[in-house]
Amino acid sequence: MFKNALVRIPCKKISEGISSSGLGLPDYRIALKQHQQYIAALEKCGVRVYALPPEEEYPDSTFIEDTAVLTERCAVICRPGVSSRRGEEKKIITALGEFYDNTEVIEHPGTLEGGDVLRVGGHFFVGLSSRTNWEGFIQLQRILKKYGYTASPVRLKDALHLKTGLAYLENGEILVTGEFKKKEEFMGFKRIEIGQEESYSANSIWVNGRVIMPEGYPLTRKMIEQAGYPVKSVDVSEFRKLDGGVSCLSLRF
Ligand code: CIR
Repeated sequence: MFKNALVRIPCKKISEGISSSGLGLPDYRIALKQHQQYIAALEKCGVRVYALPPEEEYPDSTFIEDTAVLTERCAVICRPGVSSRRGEEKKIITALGEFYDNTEVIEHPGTLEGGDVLRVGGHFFVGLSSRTNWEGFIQLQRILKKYGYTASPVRLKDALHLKTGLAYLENGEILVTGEFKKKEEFMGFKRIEIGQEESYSANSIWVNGRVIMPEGYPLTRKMIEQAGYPVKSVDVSEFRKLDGGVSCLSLRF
């Protein structure tokens, strides 16, 4: 169960964030409104949300999930794999200090972004992507081992991050789409398979028994509901324009 979540309010420069979506630039005002609705959805799931102030230096900083990996026993500060985001991770250290005595750091030449880390119980799958490298994975694995967790790598071909196309709900159940459908690592799970037309909705999150998912994906919604999870959908269209989604917008712990 999650007690807390950290989010970062979008900054005015959000339209300068990295994008490969081809969906145009996000509108700052709409993004702010959608972000508030996202916070409300988290609160509805029973978590206390701490909203950190905007960071104008970093257009992508609202995607706070990429800056850390949080467990019950330690916080790991990531090292973004793209230069325009490097430094974002330093901006959450103080906030995390309020909650954690054990803070670890990914160091050069390692790179690691939280979007590449999918937790299933005491195990962490780590995407080797254009943002997370082998060295970043090895460092994370070593840190997690110290605290009694395990980790294994998953090689990515197309997706930005591992959680772009995968989500762990609970009870051995995953949402899976795209290149991850064929991955050996995820064959043993109960699978909710998402087709190309709704692939964006694989980036959803389980929060205390409910699933928060993006609005506008009726097939996925139905499958999740049929699996027994109440769904809360949120409009995240402005974040989608920057290749981000529901999971990227918070750190839950
Ligand atoms: C980026 O390219 O870094 C941002 N525009 C989107 C980050 C999305 N984060 C995530 O999937 N965890």
